[in-house]
Amino acid sequence: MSSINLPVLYANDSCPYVFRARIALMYSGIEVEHREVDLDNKPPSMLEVSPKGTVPTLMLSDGSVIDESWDIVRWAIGQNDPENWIGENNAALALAEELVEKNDGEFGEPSMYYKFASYYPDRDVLQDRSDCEPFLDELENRLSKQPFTYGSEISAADIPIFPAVSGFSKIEPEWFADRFPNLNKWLDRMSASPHVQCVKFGHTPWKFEQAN
Ligand SMILES: N[C@@H](CCC(=O)N[C@@H](CS)C(=O)NCC(=O)O)C(=O)O
Repeated sequence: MSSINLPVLYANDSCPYVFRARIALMYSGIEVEHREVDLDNKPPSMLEVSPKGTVPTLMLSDGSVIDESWDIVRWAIGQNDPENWIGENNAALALAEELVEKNDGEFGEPSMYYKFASYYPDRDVLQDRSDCEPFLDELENRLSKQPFTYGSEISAADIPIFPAVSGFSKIEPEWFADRFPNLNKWLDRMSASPHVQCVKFGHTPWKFEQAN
């Protein structure tokens, strides 16, 4: 199949930021050419368009480049938003902005140390886990009142936080389910949703030498 006019997505199956972007691209019906990147051997064509060298990087057919996952989500939803994920007067989008900032900021760093604790034997893993809890408590509180972060339906506010929170929950699943019962139920609802189910993994690395 020729993919000559499709946007190109430089991606990696294990990256939560890529997962975030791919949920939105699928939702908006935007087909892409998926190029699975080995992060230890990045393709020169990706570094040329985005020297910071992170995935996801989306190169559009007109040559423009979006190299931040949340920007890809916003762009995709801006193209096509069939279930009104942005919400009334963009309210779900505004909540999403707030949650992304916390997810990628105050939660992002300690959750990375917690997840990869074996690489950081000198760190206090319980302290790292505990530094993640204020963000998760905020979500737990929201989800004790409604099934999704913005309200009764899935929205733009659920998508960007799902991959990292899901990854976190799998480190100590029993502790997590006990500590954050409503958030845990939300993870089950999200995982079962067609918007998440349709994102497939298991890509083989893109062979850029041949393809270039
Ligand atoms: N703020 C970026 C973060 C993306 C990011 O950090 N991706 C990681 C993989 S999960 C990456 O590409 N790291 C570069 C590397 O490992 O060299 C976004 O939201 O797109």
